[in-house]
Amino acid sequence: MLAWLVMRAVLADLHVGQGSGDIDRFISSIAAVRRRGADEVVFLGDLFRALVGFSRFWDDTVRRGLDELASLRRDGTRVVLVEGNRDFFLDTPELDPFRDAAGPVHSFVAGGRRFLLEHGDLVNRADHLYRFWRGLSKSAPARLWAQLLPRRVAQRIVLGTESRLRETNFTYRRELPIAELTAAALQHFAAGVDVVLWGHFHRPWVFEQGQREARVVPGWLETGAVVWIGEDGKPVVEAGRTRQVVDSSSCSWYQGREKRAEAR
Ligand SMILES: [Mn+2]
Repeated sequence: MLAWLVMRAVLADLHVGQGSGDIDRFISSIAAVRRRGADEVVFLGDLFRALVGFSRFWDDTVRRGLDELASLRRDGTRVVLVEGNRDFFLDTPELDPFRDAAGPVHSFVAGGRRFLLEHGDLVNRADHLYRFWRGLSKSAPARLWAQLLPRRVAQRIVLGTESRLRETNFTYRRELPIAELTAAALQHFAAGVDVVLWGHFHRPWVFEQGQREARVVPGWLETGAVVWIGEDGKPVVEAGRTRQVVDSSSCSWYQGREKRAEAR
């Protein structure tokens, strides 16, 4: 595979398993990505409602979703998992069949531009309660508990994570933290990064400085969006649901903003 011919697809914040039937939407979205011939698919965090690296936590939806990743890999597509706030212990051997790489950050060069991809849940540095919870839930003792606790107790803790996150980071995500995003972008630019991609905030945002750019990728959950990065190194955002005539959303646009905020 020649480096300058690599086609990448980036999907952020899918939360598969959160809504009914979203696994089928995910499978058709992946089929479309496959048809377009992606060489690498990057999930920019929060692929599932929650993903823990130990199979005792996986329900049918997670298993079906992971099977899609395995199938992509069998076709020769690289699968990269960037760790989101709903992702825990993505480096376990149990996940080996489903991803080529996992970690808090992914980087590559396309079109001569240096890309840096991270979930973005640490961008808002003022969110101390969330940062504390994150450190705790992803720590070595938590990893051990996840393996040792009775399955039902462990699952209850994972589900409890959601309500805990709502109490902490949730309130900070109603509006985009523009100042923090801009500061983080400038910091990455200063370190030599040309293109920064974040997920987490679900709402698209772009900041440009000369030839450099930082973007929040729209949440797949709301938009079905896929970002394509080809040989020219210019990210192109494609909404996956533009042809859908009837919006299946259960709330109006007016209510939608708050409802969507809660869904994160
Ligand atoms: Mn997130």
